[in-house]
Amino acid sequence: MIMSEKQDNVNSLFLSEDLAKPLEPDSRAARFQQALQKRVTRAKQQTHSITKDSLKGFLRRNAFVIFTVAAVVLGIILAFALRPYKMTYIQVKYYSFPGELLMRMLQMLVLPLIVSSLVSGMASLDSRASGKMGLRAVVYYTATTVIAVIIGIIMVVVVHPGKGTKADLHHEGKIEKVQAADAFLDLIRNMFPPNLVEACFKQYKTQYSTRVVQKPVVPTSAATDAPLPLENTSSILENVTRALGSLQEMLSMDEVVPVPGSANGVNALGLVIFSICFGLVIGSMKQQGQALKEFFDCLNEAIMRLVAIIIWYAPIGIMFLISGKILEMEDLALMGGQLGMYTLTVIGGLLIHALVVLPSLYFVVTHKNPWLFISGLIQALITALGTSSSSATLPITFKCLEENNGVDKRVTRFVLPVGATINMDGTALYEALAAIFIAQVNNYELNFGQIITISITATAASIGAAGIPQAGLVTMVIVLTSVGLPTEDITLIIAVDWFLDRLRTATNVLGDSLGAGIVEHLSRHELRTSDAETDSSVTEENEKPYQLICQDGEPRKHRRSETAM
Ligand code: 7O9
Repeated sequence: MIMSEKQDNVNSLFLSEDLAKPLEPDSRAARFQQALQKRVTRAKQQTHSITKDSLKGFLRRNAFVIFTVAAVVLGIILAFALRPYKMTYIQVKYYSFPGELLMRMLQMLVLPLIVSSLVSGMASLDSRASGKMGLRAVVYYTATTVIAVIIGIIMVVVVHPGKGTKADLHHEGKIEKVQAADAFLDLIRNMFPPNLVEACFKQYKTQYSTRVVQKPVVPTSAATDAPLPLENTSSILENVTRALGSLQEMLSMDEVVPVPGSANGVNALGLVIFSICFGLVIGSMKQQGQALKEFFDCLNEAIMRLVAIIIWYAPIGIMFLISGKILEMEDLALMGGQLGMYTLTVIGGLLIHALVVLPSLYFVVTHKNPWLFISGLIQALITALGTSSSSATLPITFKCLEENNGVDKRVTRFVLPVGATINMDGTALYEALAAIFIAQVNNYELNFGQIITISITATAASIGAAGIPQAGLVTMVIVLTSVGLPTEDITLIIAVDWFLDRLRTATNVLGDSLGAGIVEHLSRHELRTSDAETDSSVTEENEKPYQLICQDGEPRKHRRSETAM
């Protein structure tokens, strides 16, 4: 089109003038010169307008990203401009209100989003394809988490940020005592929520209560402890008296016992497992399950449209979230010294994992440019930095992957919610690194076996975090107790945790997203087969009306699936 228009222009340029007058040899050259000149000017104008248009298009396409980046910059500037006014805690809370609203809006969407996306994602694939995709995702999650832990350990051992004594380190907060075995059982219990409605806002959490138990002090005599043979006693009364006598020799003691309890928070693990199974069953029901599949498809689509609206508000929310957090920071000096070295080590480890290991893995597997893929994710990464929650970022991650990077919806719908729940590379790297840092400040020499134990518990803690009620520090306690390190030393690193949490979250989101890209590439054959199958089933359905219209009794020459191949 553009070419022919251009040619027309060029032709008219010569023809109109050429037809008007008979050609003379000398003026011919001059006119050719003129025509050429005009053409060049027009071409220049065209390129000018193309660059203007393409610039406009670029701005329009990247408006959200530009707004989001601007929001971060503005937020930081605003926070440092307001810091000298020393706002009170309450003032900072009021100031962060728009940010709080963003968090609430995003969290509002997470629940319907994970359920609808998992159910419709699983229902749209046959069990073989989803099994293969699931296996690939799990292999990717495990491999990247183990690599992250190894990077964390290498960084902390090489940099050794825990030199010196811990006397000059600041303690902050309190640590809850947890029993690792109970936390593990809670994790398994949370996989199977007895009440799905309750699972949307509560998790099972073992509580501890004291119970009075009777314990014998010292066994008095064999005669007293022995069961009372009825035939040897003279009367029942005598029996009762003896029993009462032995009770007096028991001691009342308080014993701590685990009792059922609950904690606030979405039981993500339970809902994810239920949704996967539900989706698989709907998929296997074929035509009978169609209504439910369409319902969840439609629900997912509707939620994504809500995301498209909320995304407009995201830059404002992010600006206030970030500047509010900077204003809340009490003592920037805490970041210096020993804790500063620790912070830098964590940042270094996370950067190596996020910017070297994960992109290289993506490149090696898919042979595509990882930076192009990551540039489509900028908005999700910034939202992760702002919200410090990969589950709250999930709606934006979906939007970025599906719209900017064109990842197949059947893949994102499965890989992203599962990834947000069990794949936390940044968290695993951090926990292993922090545990060894705490050993270093205590001048505690870890042997190789203990380092392996830390790697295993950090990997397990990052996988199970969503299933452990009020995780966060709880998982850290489990990692420390596994090698006998003092858990109260977690208070040393709480001062910088809010900041490192944001970087961990961004790493987690990046890991999930690149995982979706990798799984899509590896599953491309299954996806294509599944496409062809749905296509042919659609054609089969459509064949009847066609045959009715034709009424010639001739079979169709091409089916849609065949022509598509
Ligand atoms: C970080 F499925 C979802 F999306 F709905 C979902 C909901 C809740 C998924 C996960 C969760 C959840 O509770 N996750 C969770 C994550 C619970 C406790 C701890 C963590 C770890 O969080 C990371 C960290 O602290 O390193 C980080 N903040 O990725 O969100």
